[in-house]
Amino acid sequence: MVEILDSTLREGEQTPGVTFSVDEKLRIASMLDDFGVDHIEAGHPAVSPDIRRALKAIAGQGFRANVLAHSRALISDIDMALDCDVEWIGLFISVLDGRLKEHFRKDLRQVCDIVHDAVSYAKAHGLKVRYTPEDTLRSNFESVVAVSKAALDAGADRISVADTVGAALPSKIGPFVKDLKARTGAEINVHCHNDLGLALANSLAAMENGAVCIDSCVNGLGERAGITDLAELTVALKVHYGIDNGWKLEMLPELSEEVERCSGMKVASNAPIVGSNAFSHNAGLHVSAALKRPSFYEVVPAETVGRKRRFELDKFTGRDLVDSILDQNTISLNTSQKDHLMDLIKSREKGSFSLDEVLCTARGLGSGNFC
Ligand code: HCA
Ligand code: CU
Repeated sequence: MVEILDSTLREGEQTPGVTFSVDEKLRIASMLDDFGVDHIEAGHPAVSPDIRRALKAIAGQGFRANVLAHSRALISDIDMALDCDVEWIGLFISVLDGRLKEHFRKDLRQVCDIVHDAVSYAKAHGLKVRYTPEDTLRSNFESVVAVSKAALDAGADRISVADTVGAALPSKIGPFVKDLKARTGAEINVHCHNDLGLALANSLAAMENGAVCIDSCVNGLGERAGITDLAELTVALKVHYGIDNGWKLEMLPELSEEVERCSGMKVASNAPIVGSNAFSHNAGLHVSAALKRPSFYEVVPAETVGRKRRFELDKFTGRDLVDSILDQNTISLNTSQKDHLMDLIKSREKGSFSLDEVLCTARGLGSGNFC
C-alpha cells in the first residue's frame, strides 16, 4: 500500500508557460479525486489571489482526497493556508550548506528553530503537516536528520525527501530513505524531479525502501523536466507490485487530455500510457503477434488504461494485418489481388496509409474499380 499525492495544481502550475484558471483547477481536482489519488496538492497560497481562491474552492468540495497547501516555513504563509481551510500543509525550507550560508544567511540551528516554530504553529491550528528539507538528496545527511527531528518534535506528520533537481539515482535514494526512516522514525514522502529521466525509478526505489507516499503530476508536469508522471507511476505500481488502490486507470487518457488542454503542453506521441503511440503496433511481426495475443507486445492491455490498440499501415505492414482488415470489412480478394495490395502498401517509401485509403484500394481491387 502506497499513497499518491498529485501535485499537478501546484508543481504542475510551476511548469514554465503553464497557468490554470480556478475553474480548470476545480475540474482537474474533481477528476483526480474520482481517479483515486489520496492527496491533492492544490497550490501555494502566498503566490497569488487566484491560487488562494482555487485552494479554498477545492478544499470546500468535500473530496475523498486530502487537500494540501504548499507553504514556506513562515507564519504569514501558514495563516493564508488556514484561511483556505485545507487539511494538510506542506512546509519547506532547505538545509543545503550553500543555501544556508549564501541564501538564507542562517546556520542549521536557526533553520531547525524556524522549522520547529512553523510546524508547532501549523499543528496548533489543526493542520496535518508535511515538512520538506528541499533538495534533500544533495544536503548533508546529518543536517537532514537534525531538521527532520526538529519538525517531528513539533508534531510533523511526514517528512518529504525531495530530489529537487533530479540528481538522485535509485541506488542512492533507496538507502537514503531507509536510513532517514531508521534515524528519525518518520513517515516518508518522496518527490522526484525528472531532469535525468529517473523520476519514476527513483520514486519506486524510495517506496521499496519505506516511503509511504509518492508525489506525481499528470503528464509529468513541473519545473524544468517535471516530476514523476501519474500515469507511469500508477501503472508501474500495478504491473510490478500488484498495487491497485482502486485507481480508475481507465481515466488516465481523459485526465491527460484535460491537463494537456488546460496547460497547453502537448503530450509526446511516444509518452508511456497516454501518448498516441503507446498502444500502436507497426512492424509486421509485432502486429501479427499482437493480433493473436496483445500481451506479446503490450506490458499492460490497452483496455486496462482506457486506450485502444492501433495498427499502423505503412511499408512495415504484414499480410496478417491486411487479412484481418479485409475480414473485418468483409472484403474478399483472391491471392493475386492481395499480393497486389501488399505491393502497393510496400511501395510507399515515406509515409503511412489511412485505413480508408487501404479499404478503398482493396474494394477497388475486388471490383476492378480503383480509387
Ligand atoms: C519548490 C521545490 C519543490 C518543493 C517540494 C516540497 C522541490 O517548487 O518549491 O515542498 O515538498 O522539488 O523541492 O517542488
Ligand atoms: Cu518539485
